[in-house]
Amino acid sequence: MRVVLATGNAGKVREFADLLAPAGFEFVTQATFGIEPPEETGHTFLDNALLKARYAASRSGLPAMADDSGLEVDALQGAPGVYSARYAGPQASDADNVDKLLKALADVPQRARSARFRCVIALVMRADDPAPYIGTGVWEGRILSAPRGTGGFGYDPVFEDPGSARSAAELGAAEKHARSHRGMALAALLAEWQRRR
Ligand code: ITT
Repeated sequence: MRVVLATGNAGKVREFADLLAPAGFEFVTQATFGIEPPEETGHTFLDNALLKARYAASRSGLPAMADDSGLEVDALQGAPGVYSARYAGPQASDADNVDKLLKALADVPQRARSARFRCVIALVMRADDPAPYIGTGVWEGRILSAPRGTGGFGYDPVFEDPGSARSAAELGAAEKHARSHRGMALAALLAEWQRRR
């Protein structure tokens, strides 16, 4: 099936290319249609994933899939959460966000640096689809005191995977997919897809 991937994040596009190929989904990015990411006005990952998917479907006339994700840090009462992409400001780069996070946690000891990535993926067949396919995923870990590794994107260099004691940026792509919030969310969505077909 051909779907529009409703994201402007190049890191997500790379991961979806790996994750969707074996499932038989062919995707085109929303940029191909000249679609700009809409303003994310939702208060939950689910609200924003649906908002992005519906917007791309309305502009393209095709089924659309969107991912809303973020990092929840316990010592920061769940921040940056749904605001992860804009944590250091509206135009923040990944490096700006990581820098702000490390500064916010400067006095927090190792044992209190627990955190998790959350991801919600929504697939709509059309803009007003009343029964979207939804998958959710969580990846538990810990925030490191300094960045490590060069892979991945976003907060990966400071997110430690407890199973391997490596940062998410030190994992290979396939290793990350096997553990990640995005890998889990997409597997759940595809399972629902299979059930309902
Ligand atoms: P789109 O909305 O266009 O998809 P975005 O970057 O704004 O792109 P989100 O609103 O979902 O995406 O924000 C998610 C942020 O959370 C993202 O910018 C990353 O900083 C972070 N994030 C999500 N998944 C991540 C991952 O697998 N590794 C590292 N950081 C991640």
